[in-house]
Amino acid sequence: MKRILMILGVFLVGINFATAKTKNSLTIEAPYAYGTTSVQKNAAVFMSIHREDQFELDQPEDYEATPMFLTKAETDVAERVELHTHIMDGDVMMMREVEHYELNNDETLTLEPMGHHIMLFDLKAPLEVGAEFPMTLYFGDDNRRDIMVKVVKPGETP
Ligand SMILES: [Cu+2]
Repeated sequence: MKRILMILGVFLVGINFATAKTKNSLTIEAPYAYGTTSVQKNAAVFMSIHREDQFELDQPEDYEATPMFLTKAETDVAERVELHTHIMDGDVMMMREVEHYELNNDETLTLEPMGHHIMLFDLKAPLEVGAEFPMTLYFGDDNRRDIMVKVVKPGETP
């Protein structure tokens, strides 16, 4: 009898674990960058990232989403990639590097001109309107996403 209870206990723990397990929860929409000329060495990448945690079974009532962070971006088209934001310094808007962007459940992180953006330094070649290039986003060490960034006319959105 004791043995049966033990087995049942293990089984229940297993179910609880499966219920709380989240699946893919990020939707990355319309990554884009403005086309550049040969004299422009830098560019910025914009997109929106929506987080909505999905569950393999039902969402547990006591589910508390832990913060997620976009910590790094990589691409071969530039020598250096940084996460940037804009801040006001008096009347002047300035760019500043940030360590990460926080992504909370049921929220959308927007990267846009004059706001958060992924900065590309020292482009290896101009970004041609109509082209696409690959980029990898890191949401922590073991959660990476490969995306394609569309190059659009400056001022336009894809
Ligand atoms: Cu910047």
